Amino acid sequence: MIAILLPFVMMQSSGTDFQYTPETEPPMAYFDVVPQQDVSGVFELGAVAYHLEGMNRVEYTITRDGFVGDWNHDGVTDGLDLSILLERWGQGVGGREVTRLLGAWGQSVPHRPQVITVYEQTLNPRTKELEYWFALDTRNRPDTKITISAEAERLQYQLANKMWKHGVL
Ligand SMILES: [Ca+2]
Repeated sequence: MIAILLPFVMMQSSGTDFQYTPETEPPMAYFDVVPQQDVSGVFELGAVAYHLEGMNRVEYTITRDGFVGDWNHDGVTDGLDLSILLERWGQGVGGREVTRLLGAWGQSVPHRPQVITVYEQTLNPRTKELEYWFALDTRNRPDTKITISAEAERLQYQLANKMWKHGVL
C-alpha cells in the first residue's frame, strides 16, 4: 500500500492589467484523484486541464520517501532486499530494478524526484475521463509514501498563433 499526497501547482501569469486577455489567463487544472489514498499495482493518475488558448502540457513530479532498493525498509540496501526483489520477479520487477538495487548496494540512497511530462489528453481507463494522465507503477520500487505535484502549462500565445496560421491547430 502506498499513500499518495497530491499538492497541485498552477503556473500563473503575473499581470496588473484588468482587461480580459485569455492568452494571459492561467490554465484551469485539477487532479482527478482522491487525495491521500493507498494504491497498489499500476495506478492511472491524471489531471483534467483546460485553457482557452489550449494546453501545452502537464508536468508531474513524483517524490518518494525511503531509499533506493530498500525493500525491507531497514535503511540500507543489501542482500535481504535482493531476496525480496527476486521473490517479486516478473510481477512488475525485473532487470532494471536489480540494476537500481545494485547501484545502491550497502548504502542509503534517497530516491531522486521523477518527472513525467504529458502533452496530450487522452481517455484515462480508470476514470473514463479525458485527462493528462500517466501510469504510476507502484510495483517496481519499495512501498513508501509518494507525493505527486503537478504543473499545468498553457500553450504559449505566440506558439498557438503560429500554429494557427499554419493550419495545425
Ligand atoms: Ca534494506
